[in-house]
Amino acid sequence: MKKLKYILLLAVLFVLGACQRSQEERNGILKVYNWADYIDEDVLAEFPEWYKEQTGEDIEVIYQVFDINEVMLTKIERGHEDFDVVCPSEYIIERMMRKDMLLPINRDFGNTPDYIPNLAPYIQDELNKMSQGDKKVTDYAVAYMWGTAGTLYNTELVTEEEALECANMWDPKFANKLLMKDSYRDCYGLAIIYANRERLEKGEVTVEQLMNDNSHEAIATAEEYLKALKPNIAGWEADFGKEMMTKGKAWMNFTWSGDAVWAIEEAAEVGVELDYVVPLEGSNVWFDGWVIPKYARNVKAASYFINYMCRPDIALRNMDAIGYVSAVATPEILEEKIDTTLENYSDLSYFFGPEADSVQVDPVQYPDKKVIERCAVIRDFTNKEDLQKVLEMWSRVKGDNLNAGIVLLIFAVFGGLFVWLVISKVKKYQRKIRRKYRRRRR
Ligand code: SPD
Repeated sequence: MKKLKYILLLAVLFVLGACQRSQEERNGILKVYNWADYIDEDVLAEFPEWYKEQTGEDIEVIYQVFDINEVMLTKIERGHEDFDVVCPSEYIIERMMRKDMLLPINRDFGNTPDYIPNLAPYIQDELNKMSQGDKKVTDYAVAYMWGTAGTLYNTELVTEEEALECANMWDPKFANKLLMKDSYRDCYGLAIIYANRERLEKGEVTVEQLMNDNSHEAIATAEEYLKALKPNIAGWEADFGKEMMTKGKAWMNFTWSGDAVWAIEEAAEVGVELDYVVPLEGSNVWFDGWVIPKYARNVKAASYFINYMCRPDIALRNMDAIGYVSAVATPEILEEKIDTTLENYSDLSYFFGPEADSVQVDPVQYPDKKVIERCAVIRDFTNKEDLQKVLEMWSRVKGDNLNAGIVLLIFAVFGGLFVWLVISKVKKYQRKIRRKYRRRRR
């Protein structure tokens, strides 16, 4: 008996030792899960050196990318993958908060400055509207990039007036010339806004109410309008929109402002002029932010990484590399972004503060206050069944699901083949038996 106890104790000590060793090894690793093409590679590569300077500790970054919020969420929610820091959009941050899937950011940075207060109060306020009870979003999420959803268009083939009215996306003259972002919430919002444009104009309903309405009636309306749009759709793109627009294969692309900035620059290099506008009827203003999922195993390094991303010089390098706009709103960023060759002046006081009420800054990157006023933030659909109905509708619209007719056809073809095979086998067997009898009679 004593011997058994001794063996058990040794086994427990061995397991504990192994766990400690593996946690120690894990402390030297930071697993980051971010959108594709969403960071300056040098900024990422320099993080270990900065981390070592700040903490004296070594860190190795394991970096993975995704293209769709829901893909990322499934890996964490169902797969319990141990990413330390991930970058969902606002409505997914809201869902992760609601489902208690996040850990608070540890802002105990020792002698390292806390750069998180560099974020625009406008964005902090918008994020905090999604707080759950006494849990403030900004304790769990740090905004990274933000922008609008709108129409990127080829100025030779589409006029600004046409691009400005989302009604034109449904015009048959754009058959097979429209690319749509493969993002169900953006497309849902667009369809529902367009369907209710008259009520919107009369002030009977707001963009925010429409985009976040997942009643059965709203889902049916969105389905009807998205299906009606299909003859015009050349593709649902996650990242190939920029290329198709640059090559002139598509004329309009309902996309995110940062992708538009990138495409406009690329296209200009080959002599194609693209521009981007936010529909007059309204659209969404979105925010992606860093969060630490509850299965994370290196909260310290994750928090330092998030802090590093809020350094103004790092924010600028990321912006320059990817075309998107950082949530950091310090004077040096504004100074860097002012371009006196631009004709238009924008009111960016909502983002940079009162002195920025008339500044020459790229309006695709930083939307004017008036544009922001016709946009709203996407909120999470909280009811699981209703969310499922929206996703099923999205699948039907995109044609991801096989429809009943095709399933029946497949069954009919394989069923027919099977019956034919059985009949020919039976006939072959009958012939064999008959031959056998004939031989015996002889
Ligand atoms: N290639 C990176 C794209 C990331 C953009 N996120 C936008 C989310 C809008 N809901």
